Amino acid sequence: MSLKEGELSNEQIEFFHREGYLIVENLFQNDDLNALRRELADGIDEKIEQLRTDGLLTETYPSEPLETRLVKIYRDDEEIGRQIMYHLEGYGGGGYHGKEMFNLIQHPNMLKLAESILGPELVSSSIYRLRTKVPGDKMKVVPWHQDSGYFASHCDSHLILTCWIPLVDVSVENGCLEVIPRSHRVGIVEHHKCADRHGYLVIKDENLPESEKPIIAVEIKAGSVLLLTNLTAHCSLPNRTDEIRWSVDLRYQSAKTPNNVDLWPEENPADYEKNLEIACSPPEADFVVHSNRNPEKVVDFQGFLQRREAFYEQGYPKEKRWQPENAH
Ligand SMILES: O=C(O)CCC(=O)C(=O)O
Repeated sequence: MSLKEGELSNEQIEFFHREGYLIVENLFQNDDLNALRRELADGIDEKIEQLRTDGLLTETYPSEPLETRLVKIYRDDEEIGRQIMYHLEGYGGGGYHGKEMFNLIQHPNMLKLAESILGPELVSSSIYRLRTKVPGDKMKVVPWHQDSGYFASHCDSHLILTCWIPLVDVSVENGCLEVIPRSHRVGIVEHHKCADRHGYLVIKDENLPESEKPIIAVEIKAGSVLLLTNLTAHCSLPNRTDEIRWSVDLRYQSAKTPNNVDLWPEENPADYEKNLEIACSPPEADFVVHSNRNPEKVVDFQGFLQRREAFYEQGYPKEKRWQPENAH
């Protein structure tokens, strides 16, 4: 299914609600994504330069493209490769906050698409991720989960839209996502926190939602977007190629869904800390990205950075939903 300027047809919206996912082809032109690709390449360059100056890196592969430069460095020294990756992603993947990431979150096609499903009062959250899926890196193989497993339980009944955007073409070989169609209809299922899965939440095989539809491996081109509900079970496959599978996943919700857009942590820290139901992920800043009712609330890049910084510094607690388990 393809579309112009992000607006979904009724048929696409109906498919999304029925199946729990939707593939939207050609939402972005190559140029739309190139700005972010360039920014990532610059971020890699910056860290490499620092490591070289500190005498920790000699071979820097300056003429290698975004898909392979970091792979070569990992092969020479995995620890140094990880340092460069964490410089971009932040630990846990949610640290990237470059201008081009913000521009993608606010891209008119992206907002139009989110609006088709959630209406015009749109909130986005800092639970967006940059994924640098380096070949062979087991930490980058994400086990079966529903995104709601990571959110507070009082948001299970709300729709939070995940928009998964590959920056390169994705296939089974380079670690695309797998999705269980219609799994969102079952509601939240039990997750575990497994030490041997790098802190990811896991749905054990016996708890995977049953579906009359077979699992789908979502092989799509850069420029396309995969939409998921927060209850759609999905995972990602290992990257068995020689190139990095770059992607980002963004999250949007209606302003009616619990959020912290009107709160500043330093103004009411104690109240905020006591109330884990304030937002769907209280430790992370939500921000308004589109509003017909209160357009003045829409953040610009500086506002986005300020909100992220304020929440990050406060370090709020999070609901502990699932039992830890060592063996899986
Ligand atoms: O990109 C990946 O490998 C996993 C993405 C994912 O699980 C998500 O966006 O929730």
